[in-house]
Amino acid sequence: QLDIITIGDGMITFDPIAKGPLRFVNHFERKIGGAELNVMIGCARLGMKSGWISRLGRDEFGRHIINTIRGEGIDVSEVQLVENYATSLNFKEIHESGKARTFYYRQKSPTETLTIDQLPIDYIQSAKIIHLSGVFPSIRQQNREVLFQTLKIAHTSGVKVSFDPNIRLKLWSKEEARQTILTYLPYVDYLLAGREELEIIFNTTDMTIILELLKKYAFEQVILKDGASGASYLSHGQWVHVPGEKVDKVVDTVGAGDGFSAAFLCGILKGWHIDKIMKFANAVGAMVVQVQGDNEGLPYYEDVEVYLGLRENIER
Ligand code: KDG
Repeated sequence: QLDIITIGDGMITFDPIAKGPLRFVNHFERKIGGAELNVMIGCARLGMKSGWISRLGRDEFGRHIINTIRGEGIDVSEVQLVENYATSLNFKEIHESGKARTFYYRQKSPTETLTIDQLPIDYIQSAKIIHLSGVFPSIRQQNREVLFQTLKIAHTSGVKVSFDPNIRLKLWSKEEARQTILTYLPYVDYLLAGREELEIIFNTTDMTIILELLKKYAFEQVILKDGASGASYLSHGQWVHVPGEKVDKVVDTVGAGDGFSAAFLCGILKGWHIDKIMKFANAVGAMVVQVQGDNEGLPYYEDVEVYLGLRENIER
């Protein structure tokens, strides 16, 4: 039985060798990315049995991604390489501050071929947790229904649903994101969102109203990811803030939220107390921003223990 699975697009991430505006960058490193996929890589490295449902182009980049993911120990039995589709691309622009911009080339996504009738129902039903995000439904209209069906299958089968809105305004409007995500929330057990995302979903910047609206749902945990300052969890209608780990040098912030989610879900599967989960997840987020790349900084379980001072670090 798999601990955790996801559905999502995977892409080649072209990481710039130089900082600054992309029009002046001549060299890139070919890496891989994709929000949901990053979470699965994080989960696998933390020791969870993970699986990824996806479609990639039957091209060199698709082969590179599936081989890499298999190498991470992720189950790829529900990943297909499809003809006549190009694997999605993402060019990153990175500034001195570590902030990044993204340029997607994914208009005709191979995930178009993952239709409702292609959903692997038994596979979904056999997982302990399914982690979903707002990226997959934002790529194309039909993916919204595919995700909605997935949520219903998981919910009715007792599979826990984790959801990160991951709102990418390059891919859909605030209005589209709001309408879609509001239909998903009744099926979600663990909601892991950023402050701005909650504002978009509930169409207000007033946190008191957001807290009231959150009460309408049956979430087991609601997490507010707050970047460098840490994260909060909801307890009896109030946020409990857990400060983030101090980072000396931020190299690349992309993927930090995915790392946080992977670590959070690891803690959930281990049955830890929420305070321990938050500390662990903040540590993973902090580790990810210190390494260039969307998922290269995702640590192995022992690395987090060393980072938190729970295990001796033997360098040589
Ligand atoms: O969360 C990081 C991801 O967003 C990145 O790896 C790729 O932008 C991306 C996407 O759309 O998944």
